[in-house]
Amino acid sequence: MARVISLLEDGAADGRSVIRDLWPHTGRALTVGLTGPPGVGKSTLSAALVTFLRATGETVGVLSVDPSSPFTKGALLGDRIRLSDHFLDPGVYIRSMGTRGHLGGLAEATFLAMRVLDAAGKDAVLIETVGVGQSEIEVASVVDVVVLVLQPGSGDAVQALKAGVMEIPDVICVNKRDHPDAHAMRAELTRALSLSLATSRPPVVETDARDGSGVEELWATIVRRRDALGADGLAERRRQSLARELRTVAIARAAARIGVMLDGDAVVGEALARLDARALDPLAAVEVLYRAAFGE
Ligand SMILES: Nc1nc2c(ncn2[C@@H]2O[C@H](COP(=O)(O)OP(=O)(O)OP(=O)(O)O)[C@@H](O)[C@H]2O)c(=O)[nH]1
Ligand SMILES: [Mg+2]
Repeated sequence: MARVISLLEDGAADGRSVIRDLWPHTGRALTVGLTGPPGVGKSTLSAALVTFLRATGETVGVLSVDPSSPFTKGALLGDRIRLSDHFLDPGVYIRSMGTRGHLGGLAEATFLAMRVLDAAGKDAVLIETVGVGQSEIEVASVVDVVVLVLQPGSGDAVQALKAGVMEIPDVICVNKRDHPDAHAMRAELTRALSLSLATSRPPVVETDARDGSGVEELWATIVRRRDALGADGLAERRRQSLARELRTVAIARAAARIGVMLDGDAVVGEALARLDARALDPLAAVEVLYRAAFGE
């Protein structure tokens, strides 16, 4: 798995043929995205979920996606703590995904790595993404169930929910419930959700990831959300996810291609110079760039 994922991160041709062969064998795993602001306890929660799932006999893959940290090969999770308890367990696979130079970018590598773990037979695949912006939600939302993790006092995400700039997650987890402000947080959340225009309100679960309390309930809630979709609902959701995924990857590739042309293409360079000299207008220059990148 590690070697295949590395090939995919590098955009190697071998990785491509592996994905072609794996693809028909995917779709079995329950995929879950854990997203939320830095430091709310996503990694600790992943570890706690792994502990819980292993106790029930399920196998798990965890992908920790952090665009801000450059990928250092061989360094497993720079992400400290208890995930390391599971490194020796063959029923668990953990990998940190960072930015590498490849064209399709981090999102592409993450989407593909998720499928590798799925095809390898992991019952559950967890994807941890840092942040609450649209791009993190994008990476996290190609999964079956999106969990937004918050902690008492992290008002930004609640504001984002209230303002409707954040897609409504399937489940909200208030972690660090041992914190004295946990109840205030819950009240604030309930208020924010009551203002949102979404038709369905996500269930809110409270956890203490450090001692594992609430984690069983969190998982039960995740599974219930998936089951509530029904077979047709899940299939439809996955179809929509695939379309979003194609869009994300194609845009990343297109942007990379345009960047390459801007940096080094002779014709584009000449167009830029003429643009600067007012001998070419901006729209004409865009057309030159577009043709250089994508042909007609
Ligand atoms: N009190 C308390 N502390 C917690 C809990 N869960 C996690 N922590 C602590 O919160 C800190 C951050 O936890 P992480 O799991 O690294 O958080 P994260 O969201 O993965 O952080 P990033 O990956 O950096 O965004 C650590 O010191 C944890 O020990 C909890 O339920 N209660
Ligand atoms: Mg983390």
